[in-house]
Amino acid sequence: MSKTHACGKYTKAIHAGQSIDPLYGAVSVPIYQTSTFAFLSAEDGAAKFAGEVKGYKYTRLGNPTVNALEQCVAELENGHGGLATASGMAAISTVYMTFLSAGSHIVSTGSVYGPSRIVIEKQFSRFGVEYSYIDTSDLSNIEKSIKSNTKMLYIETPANPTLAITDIAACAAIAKKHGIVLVVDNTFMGPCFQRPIELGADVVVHSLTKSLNGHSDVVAGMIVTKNAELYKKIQAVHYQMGGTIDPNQAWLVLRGIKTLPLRVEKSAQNAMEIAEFLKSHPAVTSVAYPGLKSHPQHELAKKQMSGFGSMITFEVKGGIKAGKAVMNGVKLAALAVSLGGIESLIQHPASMTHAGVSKKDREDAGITDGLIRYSVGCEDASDIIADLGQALEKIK
Ligand code: LCS
Repeated sequence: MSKTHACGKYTKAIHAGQSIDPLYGAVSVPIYQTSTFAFLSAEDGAAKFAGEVKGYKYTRLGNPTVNALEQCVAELENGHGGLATASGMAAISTVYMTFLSAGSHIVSTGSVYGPSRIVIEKQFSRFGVEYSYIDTSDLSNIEKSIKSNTKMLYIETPANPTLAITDIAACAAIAKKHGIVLVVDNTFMGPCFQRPIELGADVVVHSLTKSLNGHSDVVAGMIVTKNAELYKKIQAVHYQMGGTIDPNQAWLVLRGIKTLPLRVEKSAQNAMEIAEFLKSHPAVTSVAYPGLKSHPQHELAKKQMSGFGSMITFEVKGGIKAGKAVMNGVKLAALAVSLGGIESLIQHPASMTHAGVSKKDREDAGITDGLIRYSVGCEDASDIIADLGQALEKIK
């Protein structure tokens, strides 16, 4: 058991998976920028490949810097182990590849990040995988969609971009009853505010590109499993498929995570203020933020999350035309996709992150053409509000 196993999130974010370098005493984890590792002898190499002796062989099959990151995120999630990947989509595709075969069926949140759905609809379907994209925030929809060939329940909560919330513990009970695996995309909340494995999930996936790295300068992903059996199963597929992260990128994410709890607390505090500002603004017709009492699943959010996150979606009077004027009008927030960075970002899901999902499927999933998504950063809330305020003035 690691020395930080029983520690709190601030300690884990700084120390989990990381120890003083035994060679030179470096306090920061060294970047082992190597593709391969020399063996002590032919026998040593053979023993390492046979699994008889522990040790690194080749970076696609494990690297000390990458392993430090994997342990850190696995501990933050209170899971068994982690597998770091080159992107969030590499993590998700690897998990799909592990559990889905020709003739299997997946039940998933309709309003997931576009490519998480598109890769099933366009690629996995070519190999005979069937799918049902539904509103998982209504549990009765899940029960109705599960079939004899269903192998996976995949949920994203809060969902991107609708911020609809799905009851993780209830999904775990349904998955257990049907003997299927429950996978939760925890990108929007991150482990400081939501730990799906503690609520019964089998596997957690992350786009580390977002709040965990937090500085909009790396693309990376992570898979965390609840036990050793699932870890081994996914690890084999991951090492064969090869969506491995580069050690240098892994180190950057590890550094970003050190301030994760501080950043997500500040951005969530900002987001609450901004959501309230938007709600009271005459040019805004609707605001979705899990921390608002008006959010349809506010009570569930309070139950399964310990914070409400940094993502807000809203619509303005005048639909998409006015929405575009707001996106073009903001000066502080960058008009860019991605989220969870230290800086605020604004974007339009229907024409950007979810453009690959058909208009009908978008509408069924609640992703209207007028929806604007705001990723709240760690700037002063008053500055963000002033910036949004001047942009909204233009459409009044
Ligand atoms: N899961 C969620 C919930 C995401 O939001 C994203 C990316 C991914 C997975 C995929 O991660 P990646 O491969 O990009 O590291 N979401 C994006 C978004 O909303 N805007 O740009 C990317």
